[in-house]
Formats: sequence, structure tokens, C-alpha cells
Amino acid sequence: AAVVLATRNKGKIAELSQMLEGFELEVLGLDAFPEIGEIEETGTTFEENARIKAQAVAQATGLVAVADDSGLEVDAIGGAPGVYSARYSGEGATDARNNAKLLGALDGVPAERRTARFRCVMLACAPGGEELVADGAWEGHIAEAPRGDNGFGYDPLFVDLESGRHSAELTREEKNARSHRGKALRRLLADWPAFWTR
Ligand code: ITT
Repeated sequence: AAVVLATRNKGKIAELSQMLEGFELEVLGLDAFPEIGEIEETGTTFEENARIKAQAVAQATGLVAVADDSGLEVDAIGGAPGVYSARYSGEGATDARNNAKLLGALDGVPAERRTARFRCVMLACAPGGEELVADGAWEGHIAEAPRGDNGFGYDPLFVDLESGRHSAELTREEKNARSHRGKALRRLLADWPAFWTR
């Protein structure tokens, strides 16, 4: 069976592709479907946005689509940037500008109040509209300065609660083993046989 990953984020694609190796699934990217344009994420929750992306791609391709909507929740700033994590620094946002904005927002906030977590909702949608949803969270805190070159997004600033290492210092395998995305995908795959047996 073939599934389409309903994302244009290269970091997500790299992590998901690695975790899906060894499963009996042919994994396609959106590159295979150039006719699918920008999908506007108008939802106010991770689940709504994941559904918007998965439904659009399942309808356009006639295949099962898997979407990942994710983001960073930082307690000291009321859970921001949350569903707006990709667009936190506004028009033309980049990872570097998003990280700079986050450091500025936390200026003067002491270490013990810099708690945060990544969240991910993974949603599979079949062309007929059948759905499977799973989620995952990863606890940690926001450092005072970036470290590491791996990963994407806020990985240089996010410190894993368990190891004390920045996410960008972890290998892809180490990150997948503990991340919000890894947990959500493993939960989704656990329920996959009942969802998609055709
Ligand atoms: P798609 O919608 O095409 O999947 P996107 O990047 O716009 O790509 P989201 O709307 O889900 O996806 O935004 C997720 C953002 O949250 C992402 O751009 C990062 O800034 C951040 N993020 C999510 N998971 C992350 C991770 O594992 N490491 C670092 N940052 C992450």
C-alpha cells in the first residue's frame, strides 16, 4: 500500500521517512504531486490543522495521506508559539528568526520557569474520509543559547528533560526515540492494521 506524507517540511520528512523504513508501506512525498498547491492552515488546534492537510492531500491523490501538525508550547509565554510555531516571526519566517524571537520573548526568564514541550498530532486520512489520529508530547525547557546542528525548527534551543541535551545535539535516531513525532507515529502505526487492511 502507498501513503503520501502531507508535509513540505524537510525536517519532518527526514524523521518520518527514517521511522517508516522497514514497514510494508510505499512512502510518497508531495513532490510526486506538483499540482497540489499551498494548503492554508486555518485551524486553531494541531488536530484541526492536521485534518485540513490530510484531507486535502487524500482527496487530491486518491491515496491515504498522513499529516503531522506540531509545535512548541512554552509555559512562561502562555503556551506560545503553539499552532503558530512555523509562523512565529511573521511574514517570511525562518527557523533562525523564530529562534531569535523566542529567545527575546524569554529574556530575563530564569531557568526554572523556561519549561516547554513539543506536541505533535499525526492524522491519517483515507480517500473515503476514514481517519486515524494519534498524538505525542516531549517535555523539556528552552535554553539561553542554541546548541547543536542537527534537526530543524526550535531544535537548537529545546533541551530534552531526560538527557539534558539540546534536541539539535541528538542524532536522528535518538530524537525519534523520544520526540513528540516519534511517539505520535508509533501510536498511529499501532492502530494502523485495523484502520487500513485493504
Ligand atoms: P507542513 O505544514 O508542510 O507539515 P510546517 O513546518 O508548516 O510544515 P507545522 O505547521 O506543523 O508544519 O509547524 C510546525 C513547526 O513547529 C515547525 O515549523 C517548527 O518550527 C516547529 N516544530 C515542530 N516539530 C519540531 C521539531 O521536531 N523540532 C523543532 N521544531 C519543531
